[in-house]
Amino acid sequence: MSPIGPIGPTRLDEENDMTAQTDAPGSVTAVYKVTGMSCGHCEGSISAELSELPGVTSVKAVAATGEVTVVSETPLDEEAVRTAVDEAGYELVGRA
Ligand SMILES: [Cu+2]
Repeated sequence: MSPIGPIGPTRLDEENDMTAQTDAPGSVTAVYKVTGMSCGHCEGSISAELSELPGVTSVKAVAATGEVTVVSETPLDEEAVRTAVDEAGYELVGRA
């Protein structure tokens, strides 16, 4: 691949600054803290919403800890994650 041109350097910088861990090429794991989950139904609701985000390959929500682990092909925009969590009826606190 040729070097990235002048289009979107800011976005690339933001992605590089993220604390997401890269487990394998094309696989990024990020853990988020969410408030409001209390049972398996909550876990399912959040998993369903986040699974609809582009590039997301796996979601694991745990009500007991309030942590949601998201695996995606590329780093996710935290605002997109926030919106999805909000639509499920819960609140994103931030990165765990
Ligand atoms: Cu619930």
